[in-house]
Amino acid sequence: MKISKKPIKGLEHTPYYKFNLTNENGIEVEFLNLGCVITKILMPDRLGKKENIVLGFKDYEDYLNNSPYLGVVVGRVAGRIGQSKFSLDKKEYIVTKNEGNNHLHGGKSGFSHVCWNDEVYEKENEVGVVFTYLSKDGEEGYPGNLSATVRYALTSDNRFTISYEGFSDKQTIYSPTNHTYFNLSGNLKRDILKQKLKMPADWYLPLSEDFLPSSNKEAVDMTEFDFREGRILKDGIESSHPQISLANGYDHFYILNKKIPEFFLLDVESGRKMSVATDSQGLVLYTGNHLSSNLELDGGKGKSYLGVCLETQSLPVGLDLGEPSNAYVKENDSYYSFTEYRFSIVD
Ligand code: FUC
Repeated sequence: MKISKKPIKGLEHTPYYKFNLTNENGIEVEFLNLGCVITKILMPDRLGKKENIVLGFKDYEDYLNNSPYLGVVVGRVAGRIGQSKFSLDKKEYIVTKNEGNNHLHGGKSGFSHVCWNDEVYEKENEVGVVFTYLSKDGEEGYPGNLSATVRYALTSDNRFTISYEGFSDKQTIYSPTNHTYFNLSGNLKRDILKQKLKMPADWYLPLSEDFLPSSNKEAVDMTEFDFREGRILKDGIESSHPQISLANGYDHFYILNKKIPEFFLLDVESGRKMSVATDSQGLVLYTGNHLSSNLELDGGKGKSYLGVCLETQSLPVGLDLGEPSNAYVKENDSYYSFTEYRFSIVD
């Protein structure tokens, strides 16, 4: 196992660094201390060809202004907060409006466009980096000094784990995620339409016109939202389901079932499989519906459906969904969640 920390080409005069974690099976994960952005994940295909399975910019400078949130850690709260308002014990808080009247992905800078402190570590079968960031009381409108920790770890048995922690000195809300766009074809050879997702979720939340999740959860049964038995993404994306037409693809919150038997993304042609394990209450499935051709990516230009995000997170705040969101953090209390990806090859 190997780990390296180096200055970034084109960003040498900044506090930003590039980290590479490598194991003996040809898995390599590259990321920055700018927004903890994951810039590359290299993995071999069935024939041993090592290629990149995530979307990243060709030039590292483009991460400074990364509007599609490629690879970043999103926080404090992932997704949208309607009218940029939420309440805690009847007290209302206003957070930054950065998408019309709504708050998206933690605000203007959030976690995704700031510099994190780093500490690299090496163990026998694991290498990783612990990133920390102090989000001050009132930052982007959120209450409480929040000490956030994000740990990226690669193991010798091909697991890449992201764990999120947070400790707040006031009651607050916290629900970070990682916004990596996966494309298992390798080096963006194909779009994600034929990639298969198997995901244990009985319910999803329909969207309003301005993409806010609603509390009227809908059963996935008999719809293109049902991934419980596995389904290629094209099925839904090319369907005439009104919710899919509204978002131009999937951009929906799924409530994950309590028991998670099998959860994976698979590209049959290359044989690449990525299994997911998480303790998150749900995730937003986003199929890169609005990726623009102005994006100069490593491997080609951007286009719709070139990557798929599995944005694991807590239930949205302020909605009555029958169980409380884990995003609510009490005063002097902490938050923890993890998401793990395991890379393998199928015949
Ligand atoms: C996802 C979506 C949004 C947005 C953003 C870049 O998380 O939920 O609609 O386009 O990514």
